[in-house]
Amino acid sequence: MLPADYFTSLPLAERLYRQQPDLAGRIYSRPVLEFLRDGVVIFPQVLDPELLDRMDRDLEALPALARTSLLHGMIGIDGKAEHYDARVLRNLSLLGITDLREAGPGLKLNDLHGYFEAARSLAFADPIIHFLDELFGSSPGLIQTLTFWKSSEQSLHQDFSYVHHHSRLGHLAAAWIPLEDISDQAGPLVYYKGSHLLASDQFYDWGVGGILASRDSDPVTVAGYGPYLEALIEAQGWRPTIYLPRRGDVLIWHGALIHGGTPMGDPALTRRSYVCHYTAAAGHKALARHRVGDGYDFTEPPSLPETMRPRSLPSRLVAAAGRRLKGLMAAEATHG
Ligand SMILES: O=C(O)CCC(=O)C(=O)O
Repeated sequence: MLPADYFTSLPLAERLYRQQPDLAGRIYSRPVLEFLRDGVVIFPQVLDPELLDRMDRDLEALPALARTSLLHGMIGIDGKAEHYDARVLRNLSLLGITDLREAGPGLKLNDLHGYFEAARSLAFADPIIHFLDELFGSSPGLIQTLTFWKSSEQSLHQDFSYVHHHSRLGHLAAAWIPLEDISDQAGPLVYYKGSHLLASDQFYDWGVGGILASRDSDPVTVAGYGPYLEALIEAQGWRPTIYLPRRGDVLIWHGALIHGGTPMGDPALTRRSYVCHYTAAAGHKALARHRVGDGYDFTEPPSLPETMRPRSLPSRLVAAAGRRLKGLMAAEATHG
């Protein structure tokens, strides 16, 4: 995709804001206008404390569940190489990690909302969904969720380059939900207000003018992305904002906002947080979707690989009878 395609994929609200800000100012709510100006908006103390408590309980139980339950063991892992190599939660214990607080920065658990009701309700909390509905001009759809125990320590980036499971690339936003009060020593989120309003010559070139990263991107191009963003920030004079939220707050950021996870000052501190990425439901590429509150989810029910599925009683009996028959035939052959 080229910058020109990106601009035509933007929500009407943003196209209007870029071209006729006065008109946009008469149509949209204050939070949407703030988001269009800064690329970020914060809603203080809007999340139900009881829902956050339920999420806590699920997270506390998770390591034990992952060891004992095939299904929960299959929760996907992303992040730094040492965690990513485990692929699924169940394998973390093979790496000697049984307490997620000891896993170090970078560990992400994928799509907990597919397994746990509290995670699903949090991703579809009214303040988030109603804001996105106005921004996109249609019902939002959840693309993915990520759960962090500690800082991601992720270098500066813009989500649209990496998250593109949807046809209207410019319809992309994410919610950052603190699951605890965040310390400045825990590697908080950093972002650059205004950096989402890219001009057509400010996009990073991932190859022949394309603006999307891919697994096949050339390593030299991948390595050039961070320095490119640093130079752009410097040239534009964008200033960093460190986000130090309290549990109950929500931040929503634009898919083109430059942001990242800062290094941890104190490696012992947790920075439990939940990140949800959204697009407009109508532009998601998945065929199936189901309604959750006023939004849509595309997640398939979690399933197990064939080799890990516990076998049913009849198939175990047939297998046992087969083994017994084989044994009898072998004994017959020896004695005969
Ligand atoms: O929470 C963080 O440290 C960064 C998260 C992030 O960059 C993302 O999910 O796109």
